[in-house]
Amino acid sequence: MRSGCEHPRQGDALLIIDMQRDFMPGGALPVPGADALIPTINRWVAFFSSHRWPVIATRDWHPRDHGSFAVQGGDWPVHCVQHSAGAGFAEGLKLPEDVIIIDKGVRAESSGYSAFEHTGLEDRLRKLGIRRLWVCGVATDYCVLASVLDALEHGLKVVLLSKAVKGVDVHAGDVDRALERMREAGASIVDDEVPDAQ
Ligand code: VGL
Ligand code: ZN
Repeated sequence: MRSGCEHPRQGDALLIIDMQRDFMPGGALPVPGADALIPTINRWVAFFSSHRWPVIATRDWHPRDHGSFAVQGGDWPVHCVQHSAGAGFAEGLKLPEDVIIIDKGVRAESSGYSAFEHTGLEDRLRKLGIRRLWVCGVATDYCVLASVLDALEHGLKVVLLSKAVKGVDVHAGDVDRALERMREAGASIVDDEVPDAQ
């Protein structure tokens, strides 16, 4: 783990993955400790917004018959159904008015873990001149992992905010393995706090 090596700059964006009600405690697919990330993520949002750098928030946004649902033979309980209360952003998450919302997992037949899968995100980033993403949210071992690996594959740089992600660890060690895979693929894993505004 490195800290303090990176500093946000022009050409960076904050990418918040799936901070939705269904992934919070009490939700349909809770990620333990996900709600505790909210104050930290809010500080990152305020920092990026104060510099007018883009803030992007993904939503897991599944059709009712999504293939990842156990009732359809998949691995997960029904969660984040399009327009349902559970698919809404987590309570207390403070997103800026000009947040860029990316809906993912909208195709019934594919997992849609990655923020880049059929979402047009790569195009949006290119048009905005974004070359590096600061990534936070849930779940470290699923959607964060898939999004980070795709970002790197698209030639973007990635800073993974280790204090602002949480995973599910379906199998013990999954989160650690996910972090290792991201690091090996070229992501900077940092335990940074939000820099003082300047
Ligand atoms: C996710 C499982 C199913 C995630 C989404 O956001 O990591 N995990 N759908
Ligand atoms: Zn999902």
